[in-house]
Amino acid sequence: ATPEQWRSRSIFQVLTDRFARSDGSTTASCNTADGNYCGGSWRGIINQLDYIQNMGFTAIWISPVTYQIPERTVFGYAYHGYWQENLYMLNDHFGTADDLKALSQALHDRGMYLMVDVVPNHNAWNGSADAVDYSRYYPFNDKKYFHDYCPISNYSDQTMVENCWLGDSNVELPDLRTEDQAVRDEYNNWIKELVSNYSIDGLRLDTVKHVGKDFWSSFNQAAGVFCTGEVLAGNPDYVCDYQNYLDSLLNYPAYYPFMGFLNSTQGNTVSLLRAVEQLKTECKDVSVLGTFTENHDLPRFASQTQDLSLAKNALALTILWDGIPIVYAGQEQHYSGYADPANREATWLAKYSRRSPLYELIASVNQVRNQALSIDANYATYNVWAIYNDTNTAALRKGFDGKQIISVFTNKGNSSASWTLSLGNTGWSAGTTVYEILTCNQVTVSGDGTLAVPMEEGVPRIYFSMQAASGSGICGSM
Ligand code: ABC
Ligand code: CA
Repeated sequence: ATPEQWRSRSIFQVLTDRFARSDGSTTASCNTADGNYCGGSWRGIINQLDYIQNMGFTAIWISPVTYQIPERTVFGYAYHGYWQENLYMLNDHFGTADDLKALSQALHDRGMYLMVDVVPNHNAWNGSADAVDYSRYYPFNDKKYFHDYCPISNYSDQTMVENCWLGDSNVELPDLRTEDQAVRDEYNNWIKELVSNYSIDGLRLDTVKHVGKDFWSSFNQAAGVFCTGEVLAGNPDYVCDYQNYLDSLLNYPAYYPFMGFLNSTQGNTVSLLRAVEQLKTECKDVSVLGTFTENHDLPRFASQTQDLSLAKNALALTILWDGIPIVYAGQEQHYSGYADPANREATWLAKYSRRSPLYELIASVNQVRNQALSIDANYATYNVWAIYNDTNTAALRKGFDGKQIISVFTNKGNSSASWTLSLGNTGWSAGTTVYEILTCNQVTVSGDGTLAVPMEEGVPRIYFSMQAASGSGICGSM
């Protein structure tokens, strides 16, 4: 699928090993500190697609599928899929080729897309750099395909970031000579074949800043499907430049301002509002960036604050921001693991509950976004702007007249006092009736054109006109 097709999607990220088991168990133990394979599989995902689709998601992102180093390392096994050994074999812990094809088919039967994580920067080795047995790798079965060993000791030295090795002396990540044509050809042939064998709709590219930019242009082209890349950095101009070489990026430059605003009641809206403006000017196309507030590398939101209202704001902001929302499995259950590996809890241990407050919130917010997109595809390219802000609260508009979503976010927290925000600039004229879609309360825009927004308990408010909601099922509208 193309970037234009992907930008109206909403993505649920799963670590394949941690989302669902083939046997459907919701009790199988999974102690994240052990670094073991916990038994998640492609068949398991197929059996839980209702859980994902009922939250309004229209795509999933799964872990890398390739064959991994089989040894147990000091960090455990390669259950996450980033320790590649053989490009042309699958990770049999996750299932067979037929299982992966069945997952792809099951998604397509539901009109959903499959995004696969891919790792074209390195392989892995359980041990030190001088002991690597290159003959174990395929197709890169010789030292000549790899950079000479050097550790990445300075992340502001771009040459070092590209040509030295990630990992450490426990688990080294031997770094491919991605500047060589022979290496590029292998990767390009491989990705073409992978995409076609499994009817993959899009790719998440790992470690993009560790490979030269022109590699990505040819890789993206060879893939022939939408690619979103991980450039782990906060600086918008550093990150956005990569969009001149590949379709899309994970929106790390928005992630840090989101946290600065919402991960405590002490934050403020300043960096958020700056990010809104900066990203629009620095990035080629914000409508296809991947928006997230959690992933498998970051501390879970709930490890930073237990305040459920803040978590609601963070999720609603993720889904209503410009670009493609991405929610990491477990976020809907308010999981609270801190950094890697604690942030990789098994989703099944929450019994796939559809009653959790964040599960319900995600379903409602995806629903209104999906409806906004279905009545006007240009919703995706209408950039958010702030129609109101003070230190702790910001109101955003996205969408053209009559079809806009107006959302109000605040970091005042669960125990804050009630107040009323009188909101102008909504784009709705006096007398328009709108839903607040999380409560299903109806409000009519007053004679002077303002909308009275009752703020309480620090929860976000999301407005959509009754007319735009018609036929969607939002708040029961037929
Ligand atoms: C293993 C163990 C861990 C142990 C670690 C040393 O080794 O499991 O317990 O602590 C995979 C596995 C990991 C594994 C690693 C290494 O491999 O998932 O469990 O850790 O063996 C991607 C993936 C990630 C994956 C890899 C490797 C890459 O999403 O899951 O890890 O295939 C760097 C890379 C980035 C990478 C990330 C984990 O590390 O660039 O691609 N993610 C700075 C640097 C970043 C750096 C980041 C974290 O620190 O600039 O390049 O990311 O180390 C902002 C700044 C940023 C700054 C951040 C922290 O702050 O603007 O520049 O990022 O404000
Ligand atoms: Ca590299």
